[in-house]
Amino acid sequence: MELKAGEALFFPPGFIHETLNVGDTCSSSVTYQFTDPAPTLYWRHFMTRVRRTGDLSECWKGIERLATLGKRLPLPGDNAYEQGLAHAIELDLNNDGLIGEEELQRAVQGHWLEALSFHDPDGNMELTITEFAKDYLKYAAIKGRVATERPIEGGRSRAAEDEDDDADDDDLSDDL
Ligand SMILES: [Ca+2]
Ligand SMILES: [Ca+2]
Repeated sequence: MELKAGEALFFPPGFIHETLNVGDTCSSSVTYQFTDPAPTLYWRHFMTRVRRTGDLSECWKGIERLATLGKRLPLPGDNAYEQGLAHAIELDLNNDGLIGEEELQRAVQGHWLEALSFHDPDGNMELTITEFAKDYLKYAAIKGRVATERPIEGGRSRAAEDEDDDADDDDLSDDL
């Protein structure tokens, strides 16, 4: 895509890009990043790529806060589903099987809507304790898998190459 003077281009989050000045004079490039609204669906659907992209490393802490609702992640091999379910039950103070707005507020303060969006694969604006436990397990598995990888020549990991054969693995809502 070739931009002309006065034009701007909007990149979605994590969009790897390169620019080239094709004019006869110097040019300037100005980047402005938006923090709100958080791209929760993008993070959810492309989690393994997000976790492998160093340019997005400053987002990882915030993503983990949403993904775990403040729960410390277990070590790889621990029983993450049961730990996630136990955490969800702790958060579900009124025992209705849902982690509601006020309960999310307690877990992630002002980011409750982002947390709900992140964890609500069926889009019904309700977060059940099992929805969270499944996501917690999958996030823990992705983080554990990425942590074991080593970059190969060209900066891509072997797991990233494997991923090309099964790109849907990214989505937290898919089965592992
Ligand atoms: Ca509840
Ligand atoms: Ca739901």
